[in-house]
Amino acid sequence: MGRLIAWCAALFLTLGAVPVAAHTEDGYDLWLRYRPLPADIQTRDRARAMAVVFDVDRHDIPTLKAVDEIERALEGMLGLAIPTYSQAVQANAIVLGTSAEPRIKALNLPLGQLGTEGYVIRSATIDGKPVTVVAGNSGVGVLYGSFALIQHLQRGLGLDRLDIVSAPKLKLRLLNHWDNLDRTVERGYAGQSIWDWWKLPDFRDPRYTDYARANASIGINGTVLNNVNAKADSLTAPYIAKAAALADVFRPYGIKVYLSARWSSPIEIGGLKTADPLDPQVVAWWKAKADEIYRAIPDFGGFLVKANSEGQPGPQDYKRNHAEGANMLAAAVRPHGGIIMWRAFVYQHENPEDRAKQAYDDFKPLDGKFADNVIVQVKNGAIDFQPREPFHPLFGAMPKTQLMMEFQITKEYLGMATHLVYLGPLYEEVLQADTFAKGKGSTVARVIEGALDGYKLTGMAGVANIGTDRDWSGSTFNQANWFVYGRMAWNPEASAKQVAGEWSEMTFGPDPVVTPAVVNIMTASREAVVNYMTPLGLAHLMATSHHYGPGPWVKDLARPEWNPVYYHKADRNGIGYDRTRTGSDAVAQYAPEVARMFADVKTTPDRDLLWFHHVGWDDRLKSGKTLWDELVARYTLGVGEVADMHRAWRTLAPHIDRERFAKTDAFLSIQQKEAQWWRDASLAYWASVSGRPLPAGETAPAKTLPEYEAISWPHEPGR
Ligand code: GCV
Repeated sequence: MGRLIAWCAALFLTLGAVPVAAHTEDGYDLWLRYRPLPADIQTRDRARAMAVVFDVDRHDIPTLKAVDEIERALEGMLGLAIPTYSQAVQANAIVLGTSAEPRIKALNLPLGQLGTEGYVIRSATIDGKPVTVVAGNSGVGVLYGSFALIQHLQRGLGLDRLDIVSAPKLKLRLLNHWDNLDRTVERGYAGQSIWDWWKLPDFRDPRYTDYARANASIGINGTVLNNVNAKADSLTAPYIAKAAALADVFRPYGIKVYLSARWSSPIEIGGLKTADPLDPQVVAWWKAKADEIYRAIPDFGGFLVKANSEGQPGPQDYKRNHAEGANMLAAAVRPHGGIIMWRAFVYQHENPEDRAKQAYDDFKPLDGKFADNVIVQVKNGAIDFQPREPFHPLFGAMPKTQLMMEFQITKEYLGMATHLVYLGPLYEEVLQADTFAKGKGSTVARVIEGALDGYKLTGMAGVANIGTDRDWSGSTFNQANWFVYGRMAWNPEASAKQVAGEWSEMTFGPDPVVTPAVVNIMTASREAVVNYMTPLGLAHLMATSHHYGPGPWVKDLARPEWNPVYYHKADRNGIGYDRTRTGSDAVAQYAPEVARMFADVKTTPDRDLLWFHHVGWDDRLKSGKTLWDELVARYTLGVGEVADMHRAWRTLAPHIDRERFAKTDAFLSIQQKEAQWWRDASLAYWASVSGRPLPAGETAPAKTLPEYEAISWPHEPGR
């Protein structure tokens, strides 16, 4: 008996420890945490979630996944083992179904305009009983709607009087993994690649399912598995079988698999002597390869191609253009319904032209030449995922060519894993930029939605920040970048601030103290990083190759555009790249309204100033300060903004579970130290070039310029 009491006491103590254990979270659950809601909310919501009802006889797999997810969520958040009924409608049940089901049809929901992926969530009455209906035109629509319903509950919004109608504005909502076959990840800062190619296809890591759940919960419907700097091996039979195993895991969640294709594969694995797109043997090889892939993966999405860029092979090696290359591949996948995503990220070091102009120069003349199952994938800016770039001039400039957006989610130029930088404002700024392609209001968002030019294919790609780290993305706040990417791919008009709030509520719980503080930190973070790294339109000042830390002094690398001095052009008189008529005239690549604004130093917003103009150190800016004084002030401001973010985070200590609190706290300490390093090293260099002293009141850099120049990171991640 004594032993029994001791055992019960031990059990009690263990269970008593549960709330504490529940507070030590490692981030694996992302925003799908489903932790118990506050007691009053639980009581309210339980009354509205008495059962989950669906038509099991339809064997619709995504709907079954939706049922699983709702059950998991309700059990976690409301503490109920919810009964599932296949058919009979219970009062206060959650009813899932497609428009093909009579009881859904009878409700006359506005499903007509929502396509295969949209959904309706509505408080309704079926057989005289009050219910919550989640309906779509397909099982995937039901799945998306179910995640939306769960998110509503997670955010404490309840199940009363619901009337939510949503459909994606873009067709392709893809992640691009820059994952290599040896599990390294190019520009990956969250561990190894989650694809365990060695053990595939036989071992399907359960993590693949959680990856699919997370993506489906934010509407992502495709994934490119391998690096755009591709190896031909990924198109060999063993790797096709491995990709097919992943496709099997993802299919129930509405996610298709795509592969990056290496242009020279016909030579490397096909034994041909050429990869010329007009060579009949090459054409036949790709056709046979496509047929082989579709036999293994009937719903294979298609290929992503990086060609004639940064040393990758491509059709220009055979004096063919990008359209000839893309269209040949497009013909190979067309019979199967596949597509080609052809990247416009091209520049050549032999080309003396401004790097920012080269993609436009290559692609603009090809407008109208691409097949209709090709979509050209354009990075958000003309250089390369900088903390801030003006929108890419190709948006709005190719009305007869389908264009999709490429954003980077991983933070290559933004402090890798440790700096807290919420990318929502960056995405929003680009998407809301007005191209003036068809008059005022021709935003980049509307271009990629096809609203201006009636594209058949539309899309967005995000370079993934996912790896084997327990928290998937290297930090809690990096998860928010995956999340907001999904939200903006679904709706390019979404508000970054609103999404930050949703993410916070789902990640830390609907806590009225936490949410506004977290949202403030997140929305301030992007401007902070711009200020301490590349203020006033500066760009590409990062250290060589890994792009971590400052390197504005670098000037002796083989290719001109590898050197930061190429981008800032600082000298004794001033700083900035003249892209007006007196310089490279890159402004002329924009519509006249935009070109006029950027061509005049007075109408160029400060944030883009040195991107477009070479400005004298003593010239006055809109603030009334000289450029030199303003530049110094911005760097100092950036450091202060990180300190503010850190202080704000520390006030949340009593509200956030220990592990996630401590990790973010430590990362913010790193960021504070490194923001200071960025400021001090940059100012030491700019002062040496400009010959100006720091304005009164500004603290001198802690080290000398040679000391900053000597800092190196030989074993950095992400290469
Ligand atoms: C995959 C930048 C990155 C490269 C990347 C390239 C691209 O240059 O530094 O790592 O290569 O962009 O987008 O193709």
